[in-house]
Amino acid sequence: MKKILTGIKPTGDFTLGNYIGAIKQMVSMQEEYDSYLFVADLHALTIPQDPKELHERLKKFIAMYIACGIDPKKNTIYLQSENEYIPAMSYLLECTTQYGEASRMIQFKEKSKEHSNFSVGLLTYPVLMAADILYCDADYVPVGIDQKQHVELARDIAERFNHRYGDTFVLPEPMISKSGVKIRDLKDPTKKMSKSEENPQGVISMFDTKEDIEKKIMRATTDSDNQIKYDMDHKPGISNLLNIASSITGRTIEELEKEFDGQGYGTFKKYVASITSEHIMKIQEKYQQLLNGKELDQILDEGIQKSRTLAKGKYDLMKQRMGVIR
Ligand code: AQP
Repeated sequence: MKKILTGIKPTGDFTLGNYIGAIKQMVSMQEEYDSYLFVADLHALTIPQDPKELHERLKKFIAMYIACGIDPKKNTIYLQSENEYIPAMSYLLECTTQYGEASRMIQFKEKSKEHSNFSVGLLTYPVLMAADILYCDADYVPVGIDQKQHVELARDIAERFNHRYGDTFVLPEPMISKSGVKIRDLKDPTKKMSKSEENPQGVISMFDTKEDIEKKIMRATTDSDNQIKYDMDHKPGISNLLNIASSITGRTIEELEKEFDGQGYGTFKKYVASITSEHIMKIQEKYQQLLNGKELDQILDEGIQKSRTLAKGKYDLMKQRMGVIR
């Protein structure tokens, strides 16, 4: 069975974008692949976080993964920071990565511009991501197009390591799903819906109340021609709502365009608001049960045990290959 791996950074509340773009995809693939899913808490630290808020998010994310349909029997689920071999591997990989490669990463260039005093961790982020991927010999990494470059770097680092020290790693490939859509910010649909966005009106959190979800969708920015037509370049607001409705209901964009033809934005927004809020409310019900139960700790204990065993094996092999062993 081929392996796939995904992690989500707990830099803010888990969003509808994370659900549609990452978790829903993992759910649809969990029968076919040996799946690894983690909370990327070490990655979150590359940008300053409030420790209390970050801590509180960790279990919430795990409970949300499962409430969204991730089956703990078919996935290895864990917190990245509980596997100490991953950052240890990352250091060894840093010594196989060129400074130029890391500093050329688009995310590093963009995020380092946003923060005047950015951390070294922001530069080494893709190397830690390479360790996340390479320790368990993941074959595929389902990512949005923005993360493709990082998976390619992981592959380059693995290839260089294998060439220099002998076969050690499986070469991973990014898996860009054709159906995986990018959910846009509701207030500014030219940009991605992001956890760390400052204006909460554009972002649907999976923890939002029914009323908030409906309000945000009803107030989403749209153009003024009142036609329900998919055209991401000229009508990003309405196209984004079509993407959301299509992902949630499984109906095609064409079907939705047809059904709402001539009905105007108000009616369509009401429909999207109602299906989205109902869908999220069902997920929240399951989420609450999980958060109040004892199951989560057991899932995390089992996940981290498997993850650490694999990572220790890979770390020891790397050290042996590199000559840093007694
Ligand atoms: N808006 C989105 N639409 C579709 N997919 C999305 N993903 C994130 N936002 C959307 C997918 O979720 C996975 C995990 O992403 P992440 O949280 O680790 O990093 P990110 O993509 O940088 O997410 P954010 O919310 O934008 O975080 P911040 O604000 O901290 O930078 C990935 O598969 C991603 O494609």
